[in-house]
Amino acid sequence: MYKHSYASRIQNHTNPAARLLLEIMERKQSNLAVSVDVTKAQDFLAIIDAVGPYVCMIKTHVDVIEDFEPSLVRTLQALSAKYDFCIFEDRKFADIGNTVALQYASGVYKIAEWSHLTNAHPVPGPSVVTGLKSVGLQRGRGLLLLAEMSTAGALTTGSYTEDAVKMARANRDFVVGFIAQRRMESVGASKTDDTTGEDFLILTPGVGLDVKGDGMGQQYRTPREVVVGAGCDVIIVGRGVYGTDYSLTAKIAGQAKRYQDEGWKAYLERLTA
Ligand code: UP6
Repeated sequence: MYKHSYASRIQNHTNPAARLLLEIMERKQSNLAVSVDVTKAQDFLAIIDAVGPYVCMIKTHVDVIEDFEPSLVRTLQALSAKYDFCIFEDRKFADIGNTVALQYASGVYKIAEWSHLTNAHPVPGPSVVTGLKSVGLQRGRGLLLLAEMSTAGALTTGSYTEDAVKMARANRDFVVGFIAQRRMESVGASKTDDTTGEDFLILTPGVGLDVKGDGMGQQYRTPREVVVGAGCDVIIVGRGVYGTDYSLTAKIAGQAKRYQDEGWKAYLERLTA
């Protein structure tokens, strides 16, 4: 059982984005990230306004917003300050170093300017980290590697996952953790590797209390299964919080509170078990 508290782990991280996330989790007593996957800016902002008090993080897919304008990220940043949450653009970069650096810094979205954390698939090898790090490190940003996916039949298994952890170990200043389904500290470490004090943040999608899947390959586990059973740190919940009617903001806030309570209760159970 992984028993280190969020507060005690702040000192294990030099990366400002990782430290900020752990500080917020402790301050707000929340390990809930809400993934706001909607296509209209108005719905996007209404959901964030409803869930803001209950989350440590808002996860975005900014490229699905049809009426995106640069002012939207300014509003998002203002909400991040108002409600005290981190921003994580779930961009899943997966190209050569030079291209991902351009995609991260430039284009319409300029992700590095506003997103505390982003993520990358390890599939291109270490150069994907080198490229993103050349943009993000100086801005105090952090990277998560997709070591495992939540979908049925995902190819992120075995030596692929082990190599993802090795890539993270080689870049501890910038790679702060993983998108994964379980803890990763012991994965891929040979007997000669010194993993003392190693601390990766584990952010876990595929979390839901009411259904087991979505008919499109997504697989859900409960907050307790994820936090107590698998030792993960942050539960990422999308549709389980906001459903399909985004105008029901009181209901959405209620669901966010429910997931916050379940996630935190599970964390306390892990600490004291
Ligand atoms: N996500 C997963 N599984 C992964 C990686 N990322 O579901 O392995 C992302 C999806 C979506 C969110 O892109 O934004 O997490 C899950 O949403 P849901 O809770 O509505 O299924």
